[in-house]
Amino acid sequence: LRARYATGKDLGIVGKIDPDADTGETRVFLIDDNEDQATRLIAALGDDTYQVIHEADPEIALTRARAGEFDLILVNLSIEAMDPLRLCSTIRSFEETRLTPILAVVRHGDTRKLVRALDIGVNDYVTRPVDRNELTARVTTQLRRKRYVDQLRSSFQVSLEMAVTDQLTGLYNRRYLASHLSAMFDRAYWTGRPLAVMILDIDHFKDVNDKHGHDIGDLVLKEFADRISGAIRGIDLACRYGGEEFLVAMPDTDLSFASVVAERLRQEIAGSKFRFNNGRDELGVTVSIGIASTENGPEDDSAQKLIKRADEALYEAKNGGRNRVIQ
Ligand code: GH3
Ligand code: MG
Ligand code: MG
Ligand code: MG
Repeated sequence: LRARYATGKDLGIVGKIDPDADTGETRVFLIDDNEDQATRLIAALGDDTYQVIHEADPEIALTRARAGEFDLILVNLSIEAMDPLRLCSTIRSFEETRLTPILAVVRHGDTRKLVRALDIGVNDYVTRPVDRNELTARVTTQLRRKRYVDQLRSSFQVSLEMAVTDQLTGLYNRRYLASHLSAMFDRAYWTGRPLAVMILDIDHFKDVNDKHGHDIGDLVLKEFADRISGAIRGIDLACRYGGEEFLVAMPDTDLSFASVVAERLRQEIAGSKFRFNNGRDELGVTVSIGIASTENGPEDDSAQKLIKRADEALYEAKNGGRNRVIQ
């Protein structure tokens, strides 16, 4: 069996982070209803480094902020058409702008407003009259921080996904199953509804590798996994349990329904050939399936016992001549 568990080191999480990576044009959204001050801020930001989009109406600004995919939002806290602090906290509350840096422009000495703004989640501030170098430095710092956080989040998401997914087939891996089957089992227990498990093992898969090579073997596994996915419901959980062994956990499923699903899948696998290389190569495989369910009531059972019973049924299916479903 080949374990394909990803670790942070494999993924090079830290090595990938480059907050200075050029990610295209930087869009700064300026919210300011004072024309003179807005003009001065736009001039202070320079005309080639950032694309500055200005909006004077705070209500419209809220809508634009959500849709605009801005890298940074600059809010002049002297706006009058709306409480500027409410404006900032609303921007913070939107899913789309939850992590967008907000830089406040505040009148020199207006400490009260500044403290409240920082409390609400404004990231940093500059005081009026605005010093061009200071503004640029603070904007740059926030943009670097934002890029760093974005990259960290996306690598983390990838590593989370890789940690629960089998790389070859795209199904969940055994580790994920271990953590979720007991939750499914608990749910069956509390709802009193049955939980069924089927274990599928490809017949004579070693021969497939021996005859057609390991690469074709891999393609068979992938296609096999796709056929399983096609045959089960969204609430079912399919995982690659071992090399050429798969497990499907089916909530709200009793033994008779599970055997219908398993039998249909068995016939589908045996009945239509697996094709590769644009149909030039084809081969037939069969599968043996063992099923078990909490039919005696989940209270007498455990996830481990359920799997053990399905495994014993599979063993019987193999001994009975393969290409069959046993419960
Ligand atoms: P049985 O009908 O008893 O299940 O026979 P079998 O040949 O399928 O079972 P056995 O357990 O003897 O062999 C399983 C084979 O699966 C051996 C192993 O090389 C192969 N295998 C396991 N993981 C992979 C994989 O990721 N890719 C490929 N191509 N083969 C794999
Ligand atoms: Mg075997
Ligand atoms: Mg096998
Ligand atoms: Mg096997």
